[in-house]
Amino acid sequence: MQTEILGNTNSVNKQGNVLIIKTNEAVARIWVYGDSIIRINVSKSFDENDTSFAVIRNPADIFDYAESDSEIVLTTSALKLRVSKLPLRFNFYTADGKVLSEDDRRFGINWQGERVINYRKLYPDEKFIGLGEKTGNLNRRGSSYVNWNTDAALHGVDADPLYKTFPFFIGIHSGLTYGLFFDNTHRSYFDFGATTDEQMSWFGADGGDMNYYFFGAQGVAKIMEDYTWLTGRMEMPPLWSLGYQQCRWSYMSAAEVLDIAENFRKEKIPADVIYCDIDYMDGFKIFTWNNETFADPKELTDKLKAMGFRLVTIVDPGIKIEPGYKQYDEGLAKGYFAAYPDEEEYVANVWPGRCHFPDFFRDDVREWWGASFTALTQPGVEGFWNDMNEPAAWGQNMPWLVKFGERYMPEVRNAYGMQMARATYEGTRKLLGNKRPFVLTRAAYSGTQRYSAVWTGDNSAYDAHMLLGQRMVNSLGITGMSLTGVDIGGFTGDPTPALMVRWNSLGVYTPMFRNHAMQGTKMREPWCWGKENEAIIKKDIELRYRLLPYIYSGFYQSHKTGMPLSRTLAINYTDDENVFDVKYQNQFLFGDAIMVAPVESTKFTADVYLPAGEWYRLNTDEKFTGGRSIIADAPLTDLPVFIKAGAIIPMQNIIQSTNEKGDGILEINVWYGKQATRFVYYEDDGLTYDYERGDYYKREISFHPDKQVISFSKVDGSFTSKYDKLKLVLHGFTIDAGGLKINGTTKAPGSHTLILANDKLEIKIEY
Ligand code: MIG
Repeated sequence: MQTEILGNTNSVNKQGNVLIIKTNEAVARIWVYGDSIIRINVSKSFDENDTSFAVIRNPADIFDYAESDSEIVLTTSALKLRVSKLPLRFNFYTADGKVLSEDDRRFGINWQGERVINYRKLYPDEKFIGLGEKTGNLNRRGSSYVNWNTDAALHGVDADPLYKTFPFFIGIHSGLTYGLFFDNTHRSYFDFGATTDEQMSWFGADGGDMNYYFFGAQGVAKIMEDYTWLTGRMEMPPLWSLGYQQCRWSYMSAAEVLDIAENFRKEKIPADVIYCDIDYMDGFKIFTWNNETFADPKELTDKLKAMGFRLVTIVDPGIKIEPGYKQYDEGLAKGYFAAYPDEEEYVANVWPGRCHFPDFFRDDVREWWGASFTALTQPGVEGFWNDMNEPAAWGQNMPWLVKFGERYMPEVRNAYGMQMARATYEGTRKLLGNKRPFVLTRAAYSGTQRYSAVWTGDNSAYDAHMLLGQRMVNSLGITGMSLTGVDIGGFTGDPTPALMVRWNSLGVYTPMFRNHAMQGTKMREPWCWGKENEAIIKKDIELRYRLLPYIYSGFYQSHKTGMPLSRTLAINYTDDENVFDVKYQNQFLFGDAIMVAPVESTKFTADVYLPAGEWYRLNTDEKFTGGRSIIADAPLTDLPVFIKAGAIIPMQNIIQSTNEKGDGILEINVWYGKQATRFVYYEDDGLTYDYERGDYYKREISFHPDKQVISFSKVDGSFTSKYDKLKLVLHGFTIDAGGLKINGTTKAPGSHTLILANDKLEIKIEY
C-alpha cells in the first residue's frame, strides 16, 4: 500500500477567508471560525461543496498571519497556529506561546492508500476525555477506539465500537486544555497513546480528508461551549420527557399499555411517559398500527392523556417489501431507498422481513419520511423513538457497494442515524404545529443534539453496566449531548431487586429517566419488586419530580451554552488528579450543584471523593469539608448525593405527572457556603416554541454570604410562572434573632423558611 507523509510547502496563498498551502501530496486549507477555533483541512481532492453534517457555522471573514521562509504564523486573540513549512506541520499554542498540541515532527499528517492519519505529540502528563458513547475510563489515555456505528446487541462493558460517533476529544496537560473535532464520517480511529510507547497520539479515518477543528479555549467548559457553538445546541425539551418514562419490549396491546398507566396512578408513582416498542405495528411495518391489538390508537392516547401520560412509539428505518404497503410503494416509485450502483434497491432482513432502507441523506427523502408521521401524530403521539439506525440488519454487514445518494455506505454510515433523527425531528416538528416533539435515537453523529435525545442501547442487568452507563452519559455530555439516558435496570437479563432499586435511584439523576427491558425478561415496573422495594423506588421517582424545576433550568443551560446536565467532574475540577482516579471516575455533577456517587447494588458503603470546597449530604444536611475522600453510607434507600455549599436548588411539591400544576409553590433551597453563588432559574410552558419569542420566565437568584443577602433579580420574559408563591428554605444557615427581612422589612424572625408571592420584581432577603 502506498504510504505518503505530508512533505514540503510549495506555495502559500490567501484566497478570501482561507489560507491555501500546497505540497506535492495534498492541499491544506486553514480557516478561522472564531478566536479560539481554527479549522484545518488537508485533502487530496477537496470537495468545493464542503458540506458537514455536524457544523452549522461559517468561518470568519478575516484573520492575521505572517509568513517567513520556514513558517506561517496565524494569530488570534486566543490562539497561535505555527505552521512549519518544511515539512508541513501544524502546531498550536496559546496566544502567549504555551504549547497546546503539535504534530509529530516526523509523520504529522500522512496517508496509507485512502486512509488518512494524523500523528500528534503526546505530552507526559497529557490526559484525554471525550468521544461520547465509549467504554473504558474517563481518562482515555492509553486506550484506542474505532467509530463505526454498530448495533451492539449483548455488548459487554469493554465493547467497541458502539452505536454512535462523536470524533471530538479534549486534551489536558501542563495546566492547559484544547479540543479537537475530527469531522469525518468514514470509519475512524483514535489512539490516545495506547500502542505508541508513549510517543504519539493519533487519529485517522479509512477515507476522506484530514479535516479538523482545533479549539484553544482555556477550560473544559469553554471548549464545550465552542464545540456546541460550532455544532449546535439542543432546543428546550418537552417538560414531560423529563419525567419518569416507562418502556418495555413490548407492551403487547393498548389494553396492556393502559393497564400499566393505570397502575402508576393507582400506586401513586409519578410518571409521564409510556412507550410502544415494535409490537404495536402491523407486521413491523413502520407507520402502521396492529388493528387488533391497537385497534383505536386515538382512543389509547386520549385515555393516556386523561391520566396525564404521553405515548412514545418506536420507528425503525427498514421498510418492509410488500406491494400495497404505502411507504413501500411510494418509496419504491420515487426511488427513495438506498441502492447498489446499478440502481437496484438494497435489500436486507430485519424485523419486518425483507426490507429497503430510506436514503436519509436526501432532502426529499427526509421530507417524505417526516410527512409519514401523520400515522402517529394524528392519533396523538408526541414522542418518536428511532431505533436500528446504525443502520442495523440481520448479519450486520451492509455491503460497501450500497449507495446513499452519491456516496457509498462506508463514507457516510456514521451519519445515517443522525440523518434519520433529523428527518424525524423536522417532520414531526411540522406536524405537531407549535408543540415540541420528543425524538430519541440510538445511532448518532456529532451535532445530533440539534434534533434528538439519545440512549446508550442494549446494556445489561449487572452493576458494571450501570457504572459504565453513567460514564457514557457523562462522556456524551462532553460532546454536546445533554438529554441522554440508559436503560434503567439493564436491557438484557433480569436485575436483582437490589440492582433495580439502586439503578432507579441513579435514574433520578440521569437526564432521561427511562426504565426499559428486553423481550422475554421479567416485568420491570416499579411494583414488581415487593412492597418494600416499591416504596423506595416510588420515593426516588418522587424526588425526581421534586427536582424538575432545577432539572429544567439545567436544560436551559444546555440550550444556551451546551453545558450538559450530567457533568463529569473533569469539567469543573480539571486539575484535580483524583477525579480521574478509576475509583472516583463515575462521580458527576448533576446540574451546577448536586454531586452524585454511583454505587454498586452489592455495596452499602462507598468510597466517595469530595472535591475541594464544602459539601452537604442531601438527605441529612450533614456537612463535609472536601479535598478528600470519605467513606459514605450507601444503603439502597440513600444513594450518596452531596450538595455543593452555596447551592441554590429550586424544587416543587410531589406531583403525579408534569401535567399537574401542583401546589403552586416554588421551593428555593439554599445551602450555606462561604462563596457567592448564583443560579439562573428558567421556566416556560414546557410544551411549545413560544419561548423562542420571549414567552419565558427567567430570573437570577444569587446568594452573597458576605452581605448576608439572597436576592432574586427582576423576571425577564413575558411568561407567568405556574408557581404563585416562592418558598425559601435555608440549610446550614445561622439566623440571628433579628430573623429574615424581605425588602428591608422583618417578616419571619428566627425562621429558616419563608413564603412570599412570586411577583416579577426584584426581591432582596437579608438574614
Ligand atoms: O433488534 O425494538 O436497542 O431498545 O427494545 C432489537 C426492540 C431491536 C433494539 C433496541 C431496544 C428495543 C429493541 N430493538
